Amino acid sequence: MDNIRKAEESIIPQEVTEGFEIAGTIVRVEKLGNGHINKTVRITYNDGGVLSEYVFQRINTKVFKMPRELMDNVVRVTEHIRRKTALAGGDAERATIHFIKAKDGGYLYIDGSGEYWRAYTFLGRCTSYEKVERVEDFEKAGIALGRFQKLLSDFPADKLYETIPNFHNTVSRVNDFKKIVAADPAGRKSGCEEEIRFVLDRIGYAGIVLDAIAAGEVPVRVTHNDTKLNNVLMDDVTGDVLCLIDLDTVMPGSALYDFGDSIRFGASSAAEDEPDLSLVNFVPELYDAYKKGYLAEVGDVLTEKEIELLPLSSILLTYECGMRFLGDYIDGDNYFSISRPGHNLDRARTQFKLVSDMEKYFGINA
Ligand code: ADP
Ligand code: GN1
Ligand code: MG
Repeated sequence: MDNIRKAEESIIPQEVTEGFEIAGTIVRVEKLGNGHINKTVRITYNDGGVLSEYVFQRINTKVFKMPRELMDNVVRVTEHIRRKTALAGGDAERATIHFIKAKDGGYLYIDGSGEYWRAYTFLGRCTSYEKVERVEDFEKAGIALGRFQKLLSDFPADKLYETIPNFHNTVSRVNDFKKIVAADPAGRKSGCEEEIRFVLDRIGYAGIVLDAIAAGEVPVRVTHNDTKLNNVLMDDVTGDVLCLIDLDTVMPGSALYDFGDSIRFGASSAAEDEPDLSLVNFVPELYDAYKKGYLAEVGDVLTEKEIELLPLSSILLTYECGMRFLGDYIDGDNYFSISRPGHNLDRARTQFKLVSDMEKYFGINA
């Protein structure tokens, strides 16, 4: 076995790379990304002197329990984006990721250990950022989401599978949270009473978007559901936004989930897991920039109620994510991958700091 094969085998089984319709020989294998859920690998192939790069991803089936339906969703949504971009004269190949067929004709390869893998084109000359470096870039991230939602505004949301039921159903998330707190399986509850109280004091937020949907004021649309900044690709050459990636949670949902989740992650002065809370602040300038870019693209599609709820959705999604981090901490860290003890608690605390800041800034209370 040569060195490349050895490096590859430690990251991704050989049968997986051989399971997809990709020509050429492998010349480089490396891990990619900072996601909390999937395992992502970039592989470079040399086909007759032409180098091309692909992403291989192992789907975490503890989280994504319907991998076939998930692939069906993402393949149809990316085809739609490509088709509409091409019709508008745009660069369809860089407007979204392009899934590669497995040798059995589907889009999944199941390895000997029962793990599910898929492969797609790596979009070169682009970067995903962990933190906003310039305000203008966050405005561009807003453009990316607005464009994504607009391109999919004529895609029938009810034709997508709900691959993780109730993903942004904050009411059901609160119920899950209460159950974890009551069970306290890792004996951690006593060390985070203040944070638990923070969640329980704000249960009033949980039904806001669900109620607006039930009242017919907010429509169900095709949504991404995980719009944090590191899922936005920026073109290194033009400096413009390329597209949204990490499409696994594309499902029927509310546009507000996507807006709020972007603000949660990007309109902060610090990383999602910054342990020093004095460094964590909501940055109104970033909120305004994102909203400007977003509305410039999709403002004409959204309802009045959706636009009115943008500030509340930012609080709601930050609250929900903080509650999920805290719930996972109390549960013993079974969902989000961690790289240090207390990592999920640190993450929860940053989210709650941002919620407090936003409540003050927008003058909103649960
Ligand atoms: P995760 O579930 O781990 O967040 P992602 O699909 O977001 O997985 O991929 C992780 C990282 O890999 C991204 O943040 C991005 O930096 C990079 N990446 C993933 N897919 C591509 C792609 N097609 N082109 C360029 N970079 C990519
Ligand atoms: C997870 O996979 P990743 O890291 O992009 C999570 C999101 C959270 C996010 C918090 C399927 O996203 O919902 O907002 O972590 N994805 C899933 O960083 O649960
Ligand atoms: Mg990601």
